[in-house]
Amino acid sequence: MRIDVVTIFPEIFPGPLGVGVIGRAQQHGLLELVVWDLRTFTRDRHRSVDGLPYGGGAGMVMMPEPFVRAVEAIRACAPDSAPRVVLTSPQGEMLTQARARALAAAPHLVVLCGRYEGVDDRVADLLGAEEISIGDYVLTGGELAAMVVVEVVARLVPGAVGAVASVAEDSFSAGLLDFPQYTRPAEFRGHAVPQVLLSGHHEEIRRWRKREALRRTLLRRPEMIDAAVLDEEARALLAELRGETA
Ligand code: 4HQ
Repeated sequence: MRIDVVTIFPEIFPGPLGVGVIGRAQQHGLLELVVWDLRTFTRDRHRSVDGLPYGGGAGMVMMPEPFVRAVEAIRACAPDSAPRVVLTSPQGEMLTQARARALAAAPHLVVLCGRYEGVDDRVADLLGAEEISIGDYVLTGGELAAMVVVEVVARLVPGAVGAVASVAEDSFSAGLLDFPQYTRPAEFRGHAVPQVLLSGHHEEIRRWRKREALRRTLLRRPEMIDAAVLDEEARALLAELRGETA
């Protein structure tokens, strides 16, 4: 998979994308991350990327031409890949694991990073860009959001994460939060690891984990329970848990 990022701050990349699973995916040739300086695609002496908002108001708006020329240059570099173009924005559709899976199915993505009050709206129209938000809060720029998009998409590229099971078993793949995890020591500052996990009874452990994943999801993210597809065992465990709290 290839991902191009367009930004006025190319020096902040690869940052966290250069280490760990995502760094290794690049070393192994599974992921190619290409970062472009938006100012390369300006044509005035001052390399301007922003202008005053039409209609007035505070702050500056990013001009359309540098972004459009950047994507044209990227398309010219990879003429057969028809990249999907993503614009990180609080006005976008929320990034979810399902949306990340859909993006990971594309062989080529371009992620555009806005700054200031945002990007001239014609950029999304002209480039057929999908606006994506990483959450309901306000960042200073789109770069951190772009890094989040790259991170969640890149770890879904086949081979990027060593153990296939650890992707399949992630929270959200199952539609539930993860069960609690513990490691050594068995007792720490008076807090013991749940006895069942030390018992070696694989079937009991499996059921306990399923119950605790359901318990956490019910308490912390009840709306996820409503959306989850639960098997008969999960429905029975859930009924028990609801009885406990009732
Ligand atoms: N911004 N999810 C404003 C975000 C954001 C978000 C990025 C701030 C774009 C212009 N992006 N700039 N939340 O807050 O994606």
